Amino acid sequence: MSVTFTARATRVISRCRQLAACTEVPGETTRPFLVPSMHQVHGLVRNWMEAAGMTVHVDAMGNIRGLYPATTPEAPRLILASHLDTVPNAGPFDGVLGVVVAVTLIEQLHGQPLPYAIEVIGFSEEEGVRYAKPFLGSLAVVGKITREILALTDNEGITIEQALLDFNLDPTQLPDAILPQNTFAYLELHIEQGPVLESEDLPLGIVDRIAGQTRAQLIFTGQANHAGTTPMHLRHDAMAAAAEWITAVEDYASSHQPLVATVGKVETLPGATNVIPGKVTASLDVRHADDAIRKTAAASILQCAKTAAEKRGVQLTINPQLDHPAVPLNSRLITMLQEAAAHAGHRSRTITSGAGHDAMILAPVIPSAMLFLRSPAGLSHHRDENVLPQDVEAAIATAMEFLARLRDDKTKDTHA
Ligand code: HGY
Ligand code: MN
Ligand code: MN
Repeated sequence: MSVTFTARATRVISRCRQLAACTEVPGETTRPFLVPSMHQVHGLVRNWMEAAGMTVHVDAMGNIRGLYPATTPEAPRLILASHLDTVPNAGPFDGVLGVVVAVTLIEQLHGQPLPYAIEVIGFSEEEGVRYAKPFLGSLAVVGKITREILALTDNEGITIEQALLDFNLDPTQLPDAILPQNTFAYLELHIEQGPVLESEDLPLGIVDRIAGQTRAQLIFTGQANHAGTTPMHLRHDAMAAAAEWITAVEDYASSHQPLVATVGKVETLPGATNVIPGKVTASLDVRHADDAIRKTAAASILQCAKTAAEKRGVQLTINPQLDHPAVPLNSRLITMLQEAAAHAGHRSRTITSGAGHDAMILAPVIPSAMLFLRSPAGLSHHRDENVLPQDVEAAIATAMEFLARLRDDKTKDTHA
């Protein structure tokens, strides 16, 4: 393999690690929706995009967008995108890799225009950490941001609308963020975030379907009381109810695999050693590629919470946050990616994504595809998340071959 190839892969990894240092928490990568450190990310990404020959702007939802022009102004448009926000104490590649590789693909064109334009988008919000509402960036480009969404508040009571204003954005300009009618395809490169590709020693995965997600917030409200004087049979212990439920979540999912269910966040009040917890707020995340199975599972898991609460005289509030169906990706683009990988000399397999992605939001309106890169140790949403230079190189070579095949793809011309 020539030095040029490995140099470009090495630079991709270096840039991802550079962006990982843009954080709200020194020493770790924590970058939720429109926090100050996202300005630093935009500064770096803007420089790379402009140096690659793109015109750059930040839209009203805080997505940074670089447009690489085509041979003609009315030519159809391809979107290459992923997200730039992170979970708390994240790794350096989830989302960011897809944006950095997309810019690298444009660099490989060396200013030569294609018969279609390419827009690279770094979405402002995919994880749903700050507002418990994922995909805000991609929802904006498909015109699905509503007044209700803008009114959602974070833990400090700041609305999304106010967060946009605080980031020097203008919510009244949201309609301008919507993709043009002549957008004909969407490609997202992303780490697998799981163990499958590594277990088969494969560098690349071509996504056929993205699992559906159910997310909810559960609030167990019991009775705070003195830990030393309150007999066990007179308690309304919110923590004990939540604890029984959390193990029931694990038991249910373990006996219904490949279903997965997770309680990722638990907050307890008043949070003192010598006080019986009066209130516990817990999250729920349920995933499966089959929507009927996921919905049945979510209903059973929530029933377990009701039972655990009732037996202790604890009140239960369930706040649904997300019920997103599983999303199939575009079979024509899947085949094109498979052929591109083979032509570039790289092995791949089709794979269903357990992780959610912005492609879930784009796929119902634009033919969409995803290319996964192997996750060493199957690790993600963790500071030790990694990617291998040779897999980055395989992804670049495959994606460049995919771009070349799109040149001759006649369906794009129906969007011109
Ligand atoms: O949660 C997910 O599946 C993704 O990482 N946002
Ligand atoms: Mn993620
Ligand atoms: Mn991601």
